[in-house]
Amino acid sequence: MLTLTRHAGDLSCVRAMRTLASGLCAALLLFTATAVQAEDGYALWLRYAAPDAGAAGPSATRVTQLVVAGSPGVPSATREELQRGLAGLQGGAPANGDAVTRAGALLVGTPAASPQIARLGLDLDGLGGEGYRIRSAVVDGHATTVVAANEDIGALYGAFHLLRLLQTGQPLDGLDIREAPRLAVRMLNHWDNLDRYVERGYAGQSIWDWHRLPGWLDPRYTDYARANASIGINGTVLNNVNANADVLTPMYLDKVAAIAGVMRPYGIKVYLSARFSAPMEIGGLDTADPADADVQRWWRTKADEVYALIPDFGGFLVKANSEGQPGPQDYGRSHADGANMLADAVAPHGGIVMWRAFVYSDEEPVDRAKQAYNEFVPLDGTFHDNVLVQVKNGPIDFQPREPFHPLFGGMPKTPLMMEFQITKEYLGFSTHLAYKAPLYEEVLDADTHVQGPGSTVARVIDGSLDGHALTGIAGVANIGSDRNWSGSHFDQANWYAFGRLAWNSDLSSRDIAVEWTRMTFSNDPAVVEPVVGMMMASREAVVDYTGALGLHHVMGRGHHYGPGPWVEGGPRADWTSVYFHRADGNGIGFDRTRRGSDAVSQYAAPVAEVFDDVTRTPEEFLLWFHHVPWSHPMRSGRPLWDELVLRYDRGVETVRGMRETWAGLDGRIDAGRHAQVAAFLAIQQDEAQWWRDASIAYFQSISGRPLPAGVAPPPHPLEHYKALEFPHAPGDTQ
Ligand code: GCV
Repeated sequence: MLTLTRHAGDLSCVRAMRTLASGLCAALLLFTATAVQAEDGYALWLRYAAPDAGAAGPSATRVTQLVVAGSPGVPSATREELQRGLAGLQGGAPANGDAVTRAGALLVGTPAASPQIARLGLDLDGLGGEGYRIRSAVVDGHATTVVAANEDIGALYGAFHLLRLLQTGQPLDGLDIREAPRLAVRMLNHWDNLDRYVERGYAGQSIWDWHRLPGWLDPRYTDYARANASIGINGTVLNNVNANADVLTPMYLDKVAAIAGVMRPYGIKVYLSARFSAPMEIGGLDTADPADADVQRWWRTKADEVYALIPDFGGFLVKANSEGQPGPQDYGRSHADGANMLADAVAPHGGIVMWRAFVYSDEEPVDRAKQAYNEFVPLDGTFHDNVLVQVKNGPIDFQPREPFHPLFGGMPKTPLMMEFQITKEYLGFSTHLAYKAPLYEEVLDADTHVQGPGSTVARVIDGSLDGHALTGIAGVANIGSDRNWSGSHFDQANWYAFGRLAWNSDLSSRDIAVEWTRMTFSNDPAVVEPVVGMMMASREAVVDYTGALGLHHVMGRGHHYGPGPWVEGGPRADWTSVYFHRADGNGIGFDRTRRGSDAVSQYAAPVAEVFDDVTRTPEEFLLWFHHVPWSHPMRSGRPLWDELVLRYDRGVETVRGMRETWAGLDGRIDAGRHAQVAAFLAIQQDEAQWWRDASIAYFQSISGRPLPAGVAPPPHPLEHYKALEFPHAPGDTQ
């Protein structure tokens, strides 16, 4: 369906048409109007749109014949995707064939399935099952683009790569591409409850329609699988880590098996979050002690039952002894005891256990940032071979900026899996534009120094630093039943970027933004450049207006919506803001130096020395590691107080600029998506202002300092901001 985008001139023409009924004017309108496809975001980055009028569009290369070798399953999915993609991009699907018979063909498959690929003798060594080559070659005398892999799934990933080339306007000549993923397990974690409520979800209900499963397989499941396969994601944990044991009952396992059936042709394994106390809740046992023989037997039998239904089931993700969840410590056992018991149950079937390290105790007076390290490092080397310990990117909880988690580099004998959050619990929910790839990149590139310079977090998790073969990365999904999947059009980019970096951590966040923008909006440089500029500035803007210079955990209580630097009291100190910012009349910041909580000592010596020294700590982490006077001199020459205030202003100003940039794209982007993004940016600007005003009002009440010259005072007294309540803010824990 096409809609006409009206420019100011067109409107006057419409008026003139009414009065003059002028046919000439009608012709002029048709001629000058930009035809922009009406879109709602459902197609994600897989729009396969025909070339934009007047812009440097998708590749001019035409595929004349499509040959996908192989039988049903993954090859069928590959064939369907290429047909769909080429039909859209070229304005018509190419002829299908069993063998290449003409120039301009596309040949896809494995040497085992295609004699023509086998005869090319391409070197596919070292690509594993998921890697692929894309080669321009001559096949039986015909110029052909070949996508070859050792296994069907590699060919599917290669097909998506090829479609990406076409979508972003790259020619298919002289290609010689070799790709293989760095990490074995690349997965989404859904924090989705069985009643379809999504914890920290801002995009509607869960996409898993449990009640109608297994009878009704929503076509959305297939599109979900396509989108994930297109970025190399090969696993999905369907349910919340705050798990309900019911998902392991026969009724739900049938539903899980039905979803697994949809995922299989796209190379995606299904996993479940397991509730540690399930043997008691659904198994009738009176204990869940991992040392108990009946408990062990129960889990083995349960694993057998799951694998009988889902032979390629991936395994279990577990949140144990964390934020009230049951776990092995309830019986005096360790995390390793619990993980190993479950690992033994799935091991005969090739399954894995991902045991989360997001733990902190309400009885533990120690700095919360230190607790996971303290609990897990002594267990290094005691986990069974099929266990991954899943660690959040930073030591607190997905804040807009955190230093890397000290466990990376701290457990060399244990494969550690990265956990990023794609959903934006702390970065403005779905209405704030915050492109998170720079955050992911910053963490992956961080140097732990545990084995000298270059011991990056990326090398810890890809196993190259310590020689682990089992490797992985998880992203907490931002997907829901909203038509555009992620609640906002730009949040799709965070899903996309997570997958791309999971495949190859060397990719740059900017390059990913460029390719996403070209596929999602337009290849027109007049769109790509400003949109990428907005994206690349956006995360830093959120840091600035929510609390820069290392401030953290200063949001509203419980729902985490909006500012709450005044939050204090309640059930536990480390759920308050005052615990983390420690502002007083003299200064602000959490002293984690050797003279303070000594969290710095959890890092390797060269890193610890930097973080321990106030003069060497990067300013973006200043208040994370140091309590400094309000007058502390910053690199800008300004005192800390002034710098902090100016950062709040800078954040608001960046959002204002983003909004202006977006307004300038009116007419170059379809009206539906343009309007929603524009509305969300207006919300973001208001809320950035609110964060800024409320935070300055609060911290000024503590610092007692005047605002720097020319800075506007908050329009309301502090009490106004403190009194705001949001009882039904989305995503809160249920
Ligand atoms: C799934 C934070 C979130 C919780 C989440 C928890 C976790 O505390 O606010 O909603 O629970 O992290 O990662 O387990």
